[in-house]
Amino acid sequence: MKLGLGLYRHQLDRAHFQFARQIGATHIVAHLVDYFRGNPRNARGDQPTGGVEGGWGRAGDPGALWSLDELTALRRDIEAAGLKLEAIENFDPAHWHDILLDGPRRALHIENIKTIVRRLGRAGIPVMGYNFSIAGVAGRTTGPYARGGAPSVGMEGPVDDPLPLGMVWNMVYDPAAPAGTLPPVAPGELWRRLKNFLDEILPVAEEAGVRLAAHPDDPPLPFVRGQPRLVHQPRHYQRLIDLNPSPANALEFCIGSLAEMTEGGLYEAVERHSRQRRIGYVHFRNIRGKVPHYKETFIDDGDVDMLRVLALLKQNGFDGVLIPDHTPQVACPAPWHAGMAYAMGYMKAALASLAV
Ligand SMILES: [Mn+2]
Repeated sequence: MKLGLGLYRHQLDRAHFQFARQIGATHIVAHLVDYFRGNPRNARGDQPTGGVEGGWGRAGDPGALWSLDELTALRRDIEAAGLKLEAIENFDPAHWHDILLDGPRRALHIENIKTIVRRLGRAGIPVMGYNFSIAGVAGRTTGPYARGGAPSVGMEGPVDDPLPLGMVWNMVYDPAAPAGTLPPVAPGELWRRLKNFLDEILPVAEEAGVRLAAHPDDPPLPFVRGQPRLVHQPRHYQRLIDLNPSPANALEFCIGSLAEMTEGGLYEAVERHSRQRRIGYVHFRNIRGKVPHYKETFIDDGDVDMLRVLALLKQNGFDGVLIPDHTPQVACPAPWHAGMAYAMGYMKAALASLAV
């Protein structure tokens, strides 16, 4: 297995690549969506939570897809620091909102995604992480939830405020949208949209040599903001795989989100999907509790036996990348860095103890 670090868009610079290398990473997972645009509530040194009104903030430019030059330059900059670019994480809502919403620009947005996937392939980036969700990562709160009062993220009850028009995946893609809220979609309809998306994109991904890796719903509730969620129990990952057998149909396997699910079955899911070779890469983080009342913890301090997860991955020959995903903020002048360094040191020692 390989250790990676996830970096937000504003962290994609030499200083952060050096930091990643120094704390033991060999791989980078890069976010190109800027979750920190236009919402002052999102501290840039922490994962974004946003608010009910504007979510994380404004989506990107609908007319500016990530260019081949931009992707290639990013890979080269990362390689110049002695690392490899393993994946891009998350599509920009500006580029694909009408796939999620089955809106009038759906055909254009399918072409957008095909273009992006082809460019990843040409740039030599093997994985594209995505999250097929209407409400997205919404409804979480920040508080002194982790050990020693470390600021962390969690949930203190369900969030049912309906989604305003012009917003999807917790970002605003149309600030000029009329007032009103998005009517609820039936769960079966959202599964149909996902299947159509996979059927259209996976052949292109296969040809490009790129795997699409699906994140489960975060937080994993059946409904958030009145809209259904797809992967909110571990068994739903199998349903997603069964939609399309392409080897490019893979998982962005989030241990934290899976552990937050109410039905249990985390270790069975790790065993099953690593055996199936469906895991693109792993979000290796720990939590305490279940939705809608859970908290993100330090990696050694939650409900999940992280060493057991690693042992299962090893047993099935998983050779991909693990990243810490999120960590609590550590009280010091560099709270994000200290949190990540702590998680990475733990992961590196855990892998060494298993001789992986
Ligand atoms: Mn995750």
